[in-house]
Amino acid sequence: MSILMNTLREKFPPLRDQWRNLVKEHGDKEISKVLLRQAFGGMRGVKSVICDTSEVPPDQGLIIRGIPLKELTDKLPEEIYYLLLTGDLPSGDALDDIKAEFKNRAGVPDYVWKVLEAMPADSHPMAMFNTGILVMEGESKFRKKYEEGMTKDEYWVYTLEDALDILAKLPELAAGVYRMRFNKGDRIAPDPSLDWGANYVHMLGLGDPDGNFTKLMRLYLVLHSDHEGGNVSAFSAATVNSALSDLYYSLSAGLNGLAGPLHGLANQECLRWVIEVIEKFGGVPTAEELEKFAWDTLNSGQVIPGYGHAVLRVVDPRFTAFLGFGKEYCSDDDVFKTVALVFDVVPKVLRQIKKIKDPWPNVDAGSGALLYHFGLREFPYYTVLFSVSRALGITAQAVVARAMGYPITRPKSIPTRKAMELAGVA
Ligand code: CMX
Repeated sequence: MSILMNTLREKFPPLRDQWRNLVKEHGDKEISKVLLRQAFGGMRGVKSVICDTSEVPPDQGLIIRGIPLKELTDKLPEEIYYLLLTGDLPSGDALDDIKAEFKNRAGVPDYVWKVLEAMPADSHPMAMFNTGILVMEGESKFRKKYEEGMTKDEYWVYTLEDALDILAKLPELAAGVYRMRFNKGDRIAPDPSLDWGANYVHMLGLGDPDGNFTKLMRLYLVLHSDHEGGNVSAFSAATVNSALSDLYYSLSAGLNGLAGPLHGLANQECLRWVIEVIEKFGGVPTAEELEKFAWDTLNSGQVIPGYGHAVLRVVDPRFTAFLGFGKEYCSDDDVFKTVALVFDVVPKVLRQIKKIKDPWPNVDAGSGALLYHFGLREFPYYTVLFSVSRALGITAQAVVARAMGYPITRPKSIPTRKAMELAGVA
């Protein structure tokens, strides 16, 4: 039995009692109300989801288990996973243990590659990646145990089993999709001596002579790992998982949401926009040229990708971390210089548009430039990287939800006619 499993066996039962008592004694306490504009407006700001792995205060950005993101940027993704699940950073032994779990459970089954090879050659890498996860559903230990009649108390144990099995395979699956989809040659076998992020870089096969791409990858996998429970990917995955669909079903469902241009796909769109700028001006533009280009984008009815957020009202600390990395490792790169200039210019432009609530960069505004610098230049692939990282948060949230014994998600919908009646206009 792993240190992680033992730790969770101790931690979960009192937490489950805690929420049950809370609801028993204070269940009628109002924590949010729903306005008509919120019901029609994507439920923005309605507090109706419980998520303990992380929170995103609009004026601070991501906090994982009480620790602000800026204090976690030197951690390994494996440490973050332990933190997401348990609420504590791992000891040395616990970290070794989780690294060993990822190593021992690695190995994407051959049938996955056969399915992916049968897909159209121009399939989107996200469609391939999510298909790869779904096609492994037959491996689910949760589903097998459920069919055998496991008790509710065991749901989280086999959700965790599935989570570790899946996470151990994701870098190999993601790297295999990259090499297959972009004709990079044969797949590269995992190196069991490497950590999760370093192994991913190794299997992408782009080379990393000075080790800086590996540093970026570890940072990338930490920064995108979780963003509370209400975003499209987390909420979709949690909803599907609440039906006791196992993690192969629910993770791929969530990541299908991440593939949307208003969510995770914004990072591919963002770099495309920056490259367009550089091509148009033959290099890094002046601030005036960039300002005009931004207005042209907005006036043609398009969004400026990488800017704005449904919750945040400050510069995303994940963007700040990427900007810091770029300043240290590629400050002379034209793409990075343009990204830094966009940060100077675009918020001033967006602030002039009243309806835009957040003029600041989100995580997607900076990541692509750094990947591009290290030779990962296939934009449609970027959301796959985001997915490998976000799988940490989505699976951790599912393990916690099953341990707490939360019921199936089922909010109530009403027709527009009813909304009009409630507003007294029908
Ligand atoms: N460029 C142009 N218009 C923008 C904008 C931007 N960067 N950000 C917001 N707006 C517009 C919205 O489209 C909306 O317009 P309509 O009322 O005409 O539909 C209006 O401003 C109000 O939007 P908001 O309340 O400020 O923001 P939302 O909560 O509705 O949307 C988001 C948030 C992220 C979808 C939006 O800011 C956006 O489209 N940004 C660009 C895409 C992007 O970077 N997405 C990645 C977000 C991070 C992630 O989830 O992964």
